[in-house]
Amino acid sequence: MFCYQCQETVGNKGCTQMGVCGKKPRTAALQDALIYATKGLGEVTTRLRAQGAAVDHDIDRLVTGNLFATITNANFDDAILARRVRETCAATKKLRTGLPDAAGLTDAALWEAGDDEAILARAATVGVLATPDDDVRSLRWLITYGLKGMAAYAKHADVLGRHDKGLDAFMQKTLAQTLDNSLSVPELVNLTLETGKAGVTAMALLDAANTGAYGHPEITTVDLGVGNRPGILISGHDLRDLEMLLEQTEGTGVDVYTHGEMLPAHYYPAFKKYSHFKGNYGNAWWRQKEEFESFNGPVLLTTNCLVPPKESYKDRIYTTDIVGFPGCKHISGEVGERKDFSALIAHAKTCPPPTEIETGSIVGGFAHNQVLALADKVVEAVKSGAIKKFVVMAGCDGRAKSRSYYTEFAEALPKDTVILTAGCAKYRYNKLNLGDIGGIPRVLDAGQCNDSYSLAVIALKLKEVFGLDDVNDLPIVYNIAWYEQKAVIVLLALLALGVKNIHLGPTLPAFLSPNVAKVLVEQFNIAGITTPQDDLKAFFG
Ligand code: FSO
Ligand code: SF4
Repeated sequence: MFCYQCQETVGNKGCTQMGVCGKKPRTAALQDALIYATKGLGEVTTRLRAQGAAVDHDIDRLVTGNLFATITNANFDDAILARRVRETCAATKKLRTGLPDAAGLTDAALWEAGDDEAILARAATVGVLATPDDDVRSLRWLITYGLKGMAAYAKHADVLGRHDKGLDAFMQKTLAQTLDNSLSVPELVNLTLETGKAGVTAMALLDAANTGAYGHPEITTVDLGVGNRPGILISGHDLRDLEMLLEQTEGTGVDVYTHGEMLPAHYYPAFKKYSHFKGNYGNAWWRQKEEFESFNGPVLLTTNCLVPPKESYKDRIYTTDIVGFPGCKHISGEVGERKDFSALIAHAKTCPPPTEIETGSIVGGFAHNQVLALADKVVEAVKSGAIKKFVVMAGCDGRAKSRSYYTEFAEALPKDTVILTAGCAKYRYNKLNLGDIGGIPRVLDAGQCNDSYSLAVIALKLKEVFGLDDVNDLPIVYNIAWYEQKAVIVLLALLALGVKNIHLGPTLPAFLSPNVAKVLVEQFNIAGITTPQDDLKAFFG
């Protein structure tokens, strides 16, 4: 196997024996094959569109589902991955009949999968290392990883009835282009930036979907303690799944708690009517081994990040949608269908209530609408000098010890700075009690990683209010943490919006070749991180 798609890859080079995430070589190979087959499908759909044919929404869903299923910590189930490969090749074959001829199609578009062994044999020749040139390989996979993140966001919008045909066409065309040997390095750089632009579209689409369905996030206090009734813990990012779970648990005597990236669900007005929607339990994804254990009740994983479960609580893990793990129960349901969570509810009733691991509360809900409602206060604080700088610390959390940097950095920030955050990175500092500036909390949580879009909207609005020509003239610095591929699309989207001087850590991606990293440094002044003290000096003088 060779996988280097996430921040925790071995030695910041690549996982070759077994993933740090727990992914086994066979699973990695099936994911390689799935991406390859999906690129082939993209090639055929792109040709069909070019000749004026319409492509079914089901095909778009197959593509986004495939990409999402290969994101870090999403699907570890070989049977599901192999089935998806076969379905994808079958769909490609069927669509090929709509083309006048197959001339010039790549092997990916002509591949017919076969049994598991045939899929694995093909996988061995189509992974990351199949591209010999360092820079071409780097750009092809940077783009592919960005598309995986974009697919996740498109999928979340789709379940709420928002779908952008142009975005799906872009994803499929771009996937196909990562197989195109005629593209030069500058053309691939350009395609990377185009991917970032489409990323902005995807994030705006999801923002409209979420706020359209559930209202605009608003300032909310979220309880960190537990009640005395049994509970269901919901993790991942899918708000529609949460909605269905809340509806079905109402009046059953079972409470619902959020974990990890589901925390910001509490900020949406639509979910506040459920008195059994208790609070948030625990921290970021990587602490689930202890926290799922002590939760005592069933856990629903709606998306990544799933850590291979311990036997002691594996029977309490339920997956849905693109998440999968062999031996864990899976709740089925296509887009638009009502999922049946009765098994979880019955299971919860047999479990003791969660064990309390902390008490108190945190405050969040500072997505763009809420922050703009406070704009006068914020602008006044900036003008008076009460707020000197905003520090965007969005992104992901992870296991690496070096991530204590973010806690230390947040603690050591000058008291006249405000942190703007989104994503699970926040767990490194959202319980530090950093205080407020004239009533404005010093940690403003906009939501999930996809809500990083909110931070961009806020920045663009502030630029307008202050009458600036360039978003980089604002008193905002960017110190972003990344882990998996959704963070890649967030980064590319920020670059597309013209944001420069982003610091990215705890390490730069292994999939950036020295030359590609150089392009990002020269064009966007991207940098890594050093120590909290040195970086504070660099940021604040
Ligand atoms: Fe975190 Fe995992 Fe949201 Fe990621 S839970 S790490 S970027 O999946 O998606 O921030
Ligand atoms: Fe390694 Fe990350 Fe790939 Fe898992 S997803 S195999 S940890 S690079």
